[in-house]
Amino acid sequence: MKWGKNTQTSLLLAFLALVTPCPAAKTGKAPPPPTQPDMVLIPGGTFRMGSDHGQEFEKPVHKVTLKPYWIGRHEITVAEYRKFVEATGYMTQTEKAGSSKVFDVKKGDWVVMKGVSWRHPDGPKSQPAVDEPVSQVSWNDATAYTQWAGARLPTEAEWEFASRGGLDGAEYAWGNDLRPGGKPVANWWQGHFPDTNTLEDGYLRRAPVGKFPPNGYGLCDMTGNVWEWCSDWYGADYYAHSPRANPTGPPSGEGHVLKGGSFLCSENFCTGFRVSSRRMHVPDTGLNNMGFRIARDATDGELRPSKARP
Ligand SMILES: [Ca+2]
Repeated sequence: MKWGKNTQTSLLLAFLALVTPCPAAKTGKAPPPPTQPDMVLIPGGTFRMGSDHGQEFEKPVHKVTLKPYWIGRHEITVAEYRKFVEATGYMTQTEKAGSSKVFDVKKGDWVVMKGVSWRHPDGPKSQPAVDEPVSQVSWNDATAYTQWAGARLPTEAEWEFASRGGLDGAEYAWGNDLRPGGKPVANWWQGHFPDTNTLEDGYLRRAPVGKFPPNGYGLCDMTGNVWEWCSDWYGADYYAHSPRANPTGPPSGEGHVLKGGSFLCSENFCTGFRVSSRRMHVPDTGLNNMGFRIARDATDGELRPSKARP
């Protein structure tokens, strides 16, 4: 575990996060367009992306500079995705396929199930809560939503900058202690994956968005709950030659980047709750631990002080 010069800042932010309900943060908020969920203005700037003590594909740590942008305060929920489907008649790729993979928490393994979709993410008879993140949506299904909403997926760099919440080089979105105050502050797997889940965080699968403290930018569930699609193609060695300004990923790839980890990430297995963690998945299928949040460019008018800080 890394304890650097930011320890005091980390502890302060962690304390503030612990005492602040996630949905209450208002900093940088502007009225969203009718179809866009609540978004937060991220100021942009330069940060150190990646980690030198994680997986090989998290290396090297490299400086990235981003222009300001907006990002969703929380993951897109089942209710929000339903609005899109009802307005457009869109049918997801999983629905068309008729089946999808589900992580069976009793078997401790992935299984293919018929009748699974965003409407029934954990089995043909399962019913998701309307305020939990939508899952079983492919990258293409997520992108279709963003286009309807007048938005886009965040780039991998935008996602990581936002997740760091203003902290420099921290291991997690809230600092360097996985359990600040002795308890989990995000929806991940406590216990030995995949056979034992101690449920310290209170959730076996997805949690309604906003149940855990926000990060320094007021963003909810950047860690855990569901992995989140980014716009970039995945490149295992991309960090070695990534452009410094506003990187958008390799020109092609086998799958797209996912960030943030999920309710299945444990200390003994995937550790996807680390802010520099990254994985990939092919763009045409979903899983019951993958979702997304939206982003969009910030306009010049939104960056004027009177509008950016009402
Ligand atoms: Ca998440």
